[in-house]
Amino acid sequence: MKNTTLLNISLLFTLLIFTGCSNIEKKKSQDKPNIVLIYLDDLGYGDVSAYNNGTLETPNMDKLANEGIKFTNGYASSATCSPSRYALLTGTYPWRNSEAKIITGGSLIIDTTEVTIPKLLKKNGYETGIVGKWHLGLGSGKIDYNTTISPGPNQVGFDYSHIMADTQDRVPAVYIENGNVVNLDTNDPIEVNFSMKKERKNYGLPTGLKNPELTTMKWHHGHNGSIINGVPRIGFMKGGEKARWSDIDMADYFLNKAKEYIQKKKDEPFFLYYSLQQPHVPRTPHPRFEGASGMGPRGDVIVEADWCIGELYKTLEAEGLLENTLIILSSDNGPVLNDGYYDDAVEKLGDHTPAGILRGGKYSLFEAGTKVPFMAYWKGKIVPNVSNKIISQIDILNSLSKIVGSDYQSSDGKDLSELILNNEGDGRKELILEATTRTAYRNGDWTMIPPYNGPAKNENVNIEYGNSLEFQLYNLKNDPSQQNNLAKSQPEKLKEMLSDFVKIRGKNFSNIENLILE
Ligand code: NG6
Ligand code: CA
Repeated sequence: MKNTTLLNISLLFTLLIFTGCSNIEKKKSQDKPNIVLIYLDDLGYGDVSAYNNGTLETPNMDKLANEGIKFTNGYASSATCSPSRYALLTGTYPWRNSEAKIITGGSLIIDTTEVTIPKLLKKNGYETGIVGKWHLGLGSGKIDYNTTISPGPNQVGFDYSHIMADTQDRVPAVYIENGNVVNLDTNDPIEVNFSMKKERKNYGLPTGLKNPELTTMKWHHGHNGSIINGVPRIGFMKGGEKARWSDIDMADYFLNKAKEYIQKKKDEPFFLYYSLQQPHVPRTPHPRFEGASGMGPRGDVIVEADWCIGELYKTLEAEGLLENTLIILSSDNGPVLNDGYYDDAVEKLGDHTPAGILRGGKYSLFEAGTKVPFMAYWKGKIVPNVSNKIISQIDILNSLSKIVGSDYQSSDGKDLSELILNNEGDGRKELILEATTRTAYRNGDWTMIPPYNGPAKNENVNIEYGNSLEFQLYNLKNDPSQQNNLAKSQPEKLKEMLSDFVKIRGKNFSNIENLILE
């Protein structure tokens, strides 16, 4: 009798301890989910089939969108890469930082004292890593690729970094791990140069300009510097032969690094910024994806990127991490077809609409410049939803801060954690949009583009910039394709929008004196 009671008591204790433990475990996992930020390069609003059920199939991105929350009014901060990436990581509008422009071999544009997503998460107990495209500059001043390069990602919060410095179309065509060029041979030092001056045109490897016969991908505009793997690049490079990447293997290479990172860090809360290079130029699908889309290399690399995302998902699943991982996916700016190479992106497009029904594209102040696929997925936590609330990538830092229990909030960003996790709350009321240093304003259903000098169209890439000497005012609810300029017929609305825009944009806005309405 006594024995059975004792046994029962000890069983009860064991049970209590186990329940207690699993509660603690559960609490821990809810408090500190792993965070995977998947970021694509130049992927358009209409390039994901969950957004634009058309000719291109992206089942793995669709899964995240359809089984998570899919935002139909999600914005990148800028219509180009470096400014968007700066804003994403700092929660600060890119136009506040005069250095936040497209980088070509330039210095780090994040101040090492600035709060960033990885820094904030690190402070809250996370392991932090980046794999893929960086494009936020490296070092300060001239970069020496033959020594440990600093400052870079590891100085702004990443414990681990395995990156390409700028873009796939820029030299040096090498990977950099924690500041060190991978496979660097000290007997074959790397030298790089971006000057287009005459004396530099004979510098380093044969160039697209002088030796077009050596290229396997033809350049259309820009991109006539050093030829590496048959692809002429922006800039000139010497040396580093063993360190040069293989373009067709880049997707697999970064995917493997991302998978390894997850496998290594699975026992602690981790933040992984997986920054894919697709579908930015040069589009170099692995041969097993060649022809996969029927749309030429641009479509093929989107299929390839989608596959990579599926593989990453499978890794999280196999490690039992899905229920404890928040995945956010977006793109740094809108789509472009011909961004400097003849690669059939235009010719083989068929009926596909990379921007969906939106006007403009990369470099544009029109919607397609910055409105991008934007989704969040957390198995068992986020209920499948579609939200038309406005959300910007500058809100990710504040939202993650709240999710991990920190009280830090950047002043430009908003905490939209409730919207992301529970589809609750109003989202953003207003937002400044940027494109190559010009800015526009969205408030509710309305968007206003102030007058800008300059060409209406980027003729090279065949995309409208959004420049006009007239004010532009659009009601996106009735006119999502921005076809009817209401600036003249709705002067009161325009005045209100302008005044609200100026309140945020303030003195930083160089055109301010030209914006007086009669
Ligand atoms: C431009 C390049 C373009 C692309 C872009 C950066 C030329 C003519 N054009 O300067 O091809 O590399 O920079 O793209 O060189 S982004 O997505 O990284 O912002
Ligand atoms: Ca980009």
